[in-house]
Amino acid sequence: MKKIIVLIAVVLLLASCTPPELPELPSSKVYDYRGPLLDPDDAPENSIKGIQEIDIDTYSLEVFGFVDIPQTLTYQQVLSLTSYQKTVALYCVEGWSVSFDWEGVLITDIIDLAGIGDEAVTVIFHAADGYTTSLPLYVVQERQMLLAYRANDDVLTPRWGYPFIVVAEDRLGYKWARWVTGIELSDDPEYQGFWESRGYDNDAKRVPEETR
Ligand SMILES: Nc1nc2c(c(=O)[nH]1)N[C@H]1C(S)=C(S)[C@@H](COP(=O)(O)O)O[C@H]1N2
Ligand SMILES: [Mo]
Repeated sequence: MKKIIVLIAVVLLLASCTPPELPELPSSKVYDYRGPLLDPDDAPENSIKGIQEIDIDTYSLEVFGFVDIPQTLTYQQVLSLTSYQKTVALYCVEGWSVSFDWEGVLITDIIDLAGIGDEAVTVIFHAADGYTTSLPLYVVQERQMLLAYRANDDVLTPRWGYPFIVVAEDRLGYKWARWVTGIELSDDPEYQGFWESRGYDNDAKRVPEETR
C-alpha cells in the first residue's frame, strides 16, 4: 500500500508540477493533498512563460500604486534590509509540497520604504513574465510574509524565482509569485491576478490537513 502511494506521488510529481531542481533538499515531501475544487483540465502547473532568467545588473523592484513615494530598488538595496528566516511549505494544487528554509525580507519593510497610502487594501505582485497575483495587505502584515532571496542556504535558482519569490505561507502555489519585479498597493479588494481571473479561488487558503 505504501509503495503504491509513493508511486502515485512520484507520478504526480513528474506529470504535473515541475519537480524541484534542488535535488539536495532533504525536507522535500510529497503529500496526498487534494487542492481546492479546480477543474483539473485547466490547472497547469508550469509557469505561464517558462523559467525567467533575470539580469541582476539591470534588475529593479518597483514599489508603486497607493504609496506615498514610489520606490525603485536594486537587488542590493532589498538585501540590505533586515533579513528573516522561516521554514514554510509550498503546497501545489496538484498534490506535492516542498518545505524550504526561506530567507528574505519582510514585504512590509519594503512597502514601508514607500509609505502605505490611506486607501491601500491589496498587495499586487508583478513578475518578469507578466504574471500577477495578490494578497490582502492585512494578511501580508499579520503573517509577516517574506520576499525571499535564499532557500535552504542557497541563493534562489531561476526555477525558484531568482531574484525574489513571495513566501505566501498557507496560501496555494499560485500566490507564490516568482521573479518579482513589482509590488503594487491597490485600493481594489477584489483584484484578480493571472490564475484568479481564470477561476482560481482568490483566497487560495490551503485545505487544512484534517479535511483532506
Ligand atoms: N512569475 C510567476 N510566478 C509564478 C507562476 C508563474 O507562472 N509566473 N506560477 C505560480 C504557480 S501556479 C505555482 S503552483 C507556483 C509553483 O510553480 P511550479 O509548479 O512551476 O513550481 O509558482 C507560482 N508563481
Ligand atoms: Mo499552480
